[in-house]
Amino acid sequence: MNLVSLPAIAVLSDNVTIVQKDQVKIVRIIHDKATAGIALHGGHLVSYQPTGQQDLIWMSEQAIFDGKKALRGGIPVCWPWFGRIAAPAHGFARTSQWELVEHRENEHGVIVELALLPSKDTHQLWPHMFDVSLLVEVGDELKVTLKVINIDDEAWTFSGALHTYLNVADILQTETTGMGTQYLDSLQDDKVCQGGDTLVLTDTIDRVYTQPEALIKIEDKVLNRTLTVENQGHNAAVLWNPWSEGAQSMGDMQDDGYQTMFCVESTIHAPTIEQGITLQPSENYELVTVIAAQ
Ligand code: TA6
Repeated sequence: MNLVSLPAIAVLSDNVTIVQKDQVKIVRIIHDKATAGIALHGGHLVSYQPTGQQDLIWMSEQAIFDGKKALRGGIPVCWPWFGRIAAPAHGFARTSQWELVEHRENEHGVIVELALLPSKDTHQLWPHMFDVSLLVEVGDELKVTLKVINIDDEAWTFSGALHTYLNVADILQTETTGMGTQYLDSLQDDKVCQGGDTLVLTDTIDRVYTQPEALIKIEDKVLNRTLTVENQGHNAAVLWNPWSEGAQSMGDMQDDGYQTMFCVESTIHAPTIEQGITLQPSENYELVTVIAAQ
């Protein structure tokens, strides 16, 4: 996403400004190492472009910045659940307003911290008290950490994902490795399936890989680069591409959008809302994704 052309509405430091796209404020980072943007709507990273590279992150040309709908593309924060095990789909974090807590910078890059606070609205959807923050570290690589603390006086359980949309030149000319071989196929009622070590996409996929390796690699043969995704705190890597029919069915994705995106998600997958990671009062948990290009 081109952030440079958006006018600044506030200057926070040499490297950090606030810009606005329609109804959404975006923390924009312009640093020698990389440019990046994180929308306060959703705590949603919309761009990460190391200097001299094309963006590593895909954003839909038809994403809706109305401050209500989840943005199509970027890194949606799915929390406190993943998928359609409750409503709204993928939880409320991606459609909530986050607050900018802190920003720091040095010659290696910029760190931005956002917070999601419990409110009457979140309580109606999920009756628990939480302290959730998102740490976005922008430099030679991108590190996103979702930190979750239980500040309630009772235990609660959550799932979720950092639902990264990677940017590729041509999905037909990518080769993915490191996702493991065992997966639940969301297109076949979560049937347990066994795949190969290497994945070349030719059709829609929506898979929960349950034994991913430490590093997932997406070789982009057109851009001549390999994107790497290293996750922590996850129990699965979800891989998704809606393909042509799926893209056409989404009002906020251009019809050919599927050709240049590939979701590789750091996921805490749970089959029901009662399952996932349980935190006792004052316990915390981190879900991380680190994305880079080689
Ligand atoms: O992570 C894959 C997935 O859960 C798919 O099933 C697909 O629907 C996608 O996320 C997008 O969901 P959304 O609610 O953003 O349309």
